[in-house]
Amino acid sequence: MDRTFLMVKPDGVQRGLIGRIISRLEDKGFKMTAGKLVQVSREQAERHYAEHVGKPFFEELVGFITSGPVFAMVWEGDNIVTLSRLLIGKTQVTEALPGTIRGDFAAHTPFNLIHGSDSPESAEREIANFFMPEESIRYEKSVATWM
Ligand code: RTP
Ligand code: MG
Repeated sequence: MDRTFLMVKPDGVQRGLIGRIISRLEDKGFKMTAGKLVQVSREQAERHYAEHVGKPFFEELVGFITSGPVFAMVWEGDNIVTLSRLLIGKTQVTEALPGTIRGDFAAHTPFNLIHGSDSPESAEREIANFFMPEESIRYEKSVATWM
């Protein structure tokens, strides 16, 4: 089973959108295997966004991600890295289509509500930055046959 790291960013937590964002992922048939509120440290943010070090928006991005709690999660599902990023929508709010999480709820970049890993390798690195292995729960969901 594929897995990914998804994180409701501080704007989503402050706006009370954790539940609705989780619902979209549940509606798709994905399975949450870990989840918690985290106050991200600067060091943890720099590890999470290591590929963006030196870019013009990096300082603003780190400041944003550390500005308040995030809701960090691990989710499982077939092709979940690709499919969850389709549900999330494009990075720039001017390109995020209606029907996606960002398209429906976000109006200003970089405040685009949710992070999703961009590859299975990124997912494993990001999960390890937020969770101990024993924090992920293995269980069956009865709808798995149909979804
Ligand atoms: P994320 O990593 O947060 O899931 O977002 P993403 O893959 O869609 O986009 P990425 O290129 O990885 O950028 C990470 C986050 O940086 C902020 N950003 N700001 N001002 C800008 O032009 C700009 N570009 C990116 C966004 O919060 C973006 O989600
Ligand atoms: Mg990214």
